[in-house]
Amino acid sequence: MTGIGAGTATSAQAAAGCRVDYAITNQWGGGFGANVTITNVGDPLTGWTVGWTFGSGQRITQAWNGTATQSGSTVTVKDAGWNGTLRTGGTASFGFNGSWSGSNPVPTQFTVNGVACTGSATATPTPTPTRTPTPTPTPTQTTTPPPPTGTTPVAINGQLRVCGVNLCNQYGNPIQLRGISSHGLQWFPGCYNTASLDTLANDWKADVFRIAMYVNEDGYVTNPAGFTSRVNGLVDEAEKRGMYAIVDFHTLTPGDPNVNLENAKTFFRNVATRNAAKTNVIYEIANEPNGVSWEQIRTYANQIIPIIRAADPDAVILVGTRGWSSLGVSNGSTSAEIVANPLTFSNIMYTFHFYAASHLDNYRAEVRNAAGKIPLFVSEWGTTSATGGGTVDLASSTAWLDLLDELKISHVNWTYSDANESSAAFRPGTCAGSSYGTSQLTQSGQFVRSRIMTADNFPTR
Ligand code: IDC
Repeated sequence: MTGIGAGTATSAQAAAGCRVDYAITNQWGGGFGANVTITNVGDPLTGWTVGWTFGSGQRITQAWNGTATQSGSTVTVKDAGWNGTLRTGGTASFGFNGSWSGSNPVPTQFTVNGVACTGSATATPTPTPTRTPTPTPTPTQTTTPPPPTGTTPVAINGQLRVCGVNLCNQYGNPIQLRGISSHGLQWFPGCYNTASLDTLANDWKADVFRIAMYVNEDGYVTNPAGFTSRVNGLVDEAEKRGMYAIVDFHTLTPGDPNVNLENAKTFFRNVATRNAAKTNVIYEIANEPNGVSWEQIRTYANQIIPIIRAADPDAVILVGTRGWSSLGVSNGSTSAEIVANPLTFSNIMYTFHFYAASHLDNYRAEVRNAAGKIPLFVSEWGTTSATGGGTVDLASSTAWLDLLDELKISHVNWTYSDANESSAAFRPGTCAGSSYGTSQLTQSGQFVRSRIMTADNFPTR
């Protein structure tokens, strides 16, 4: 019988759900082969289209048992007709050959008929459901890069990427970066010069230098072109010395990053375009969101990350979390709000900040809990209270760094400056002189240097 009411009735309550297994079957210089299997864990389907995003250097050249279309890095593969019907629990497979260049992560996020594949069914399909993060180590579809040509952190590790919950180097091995942040560029312009940065790279043996560009507080908004150029100059200085550079859009007050959305778009479009070819840049899109929900931070991130990706597709991006980047803890929440509603981009990490004299065992417990679920990066921490002053708490600082070392979480101290506050590494007046030696260090500086300068573990095979 035909006519209205006959045929396939699509219930609004139909369960949608899928799992996609993507396996590289073969790989050679410039080419690779893959097999993809879809498992339907929702209601029966009468046709399927799988979607995912490739790395910038990957293209499908030939597909079988499905029809492939690629637009930019967006790939869709439609069923071949005969394999389009999938009962609940049923599977369908297709294969393809592709070309590749550069370093490309294996895709881990897929959609089937527009629904994100989480491996479980949802009762009411929505166009963009959230995904449960599956922090399994990501195999990499690259040939092994050649051995390092130098001994600096960047020469050894090359272009970084997020693999599961870890930060990985160009060889696909989890690593930890240890380093320190500038103070506000607007207040301490004299602290970042040839002598101080040489000391940081050669004596402290820092892996990473964070460039704290305040946005308000007399920062970026007072001179966008000037601050952009200052940040770019410091990215170059870090690169020359083989250090990673974190470009920190240091929002603080107001705490809602959406207030600075247009400034952030302009700033990141400029820095990501200018620095796209470099391997040493990490972008931090909002220092410390406060007085906003995770959902509002997500809204901001969903607009800024694509701008960075369009210009610099392979860079790692750091995203601030609720309650001054406390994973929500300072607002009475936890990382569960992120785990339940993560960003859907790959190659991102969530930031956690702590001040050792203020943030104690309950914060450490939450970091340990979150570390197995989402990629974390400690882009700012202090030995002192959260004011940046007060007592230097070395016992708590030691407990924190021991934990981060154990979990291989990267950490960046506040601050490489001579600010008149106990969190600063140098005594007041240091930056007016030309020596950044150990006699200029504060109590905090001595401790932080001693924890940064020890040998790194950067596996190359
Ligand atoms: C502090 C500086 C201080 C400055 C103040 C401006 O140490 O000299 O007067 O900012 O508001 C953060 C922020 C960071 C703070 C730091 C210490 O990211 O900007 O720097 N802190 O209060 N989060 C927690 C602590």
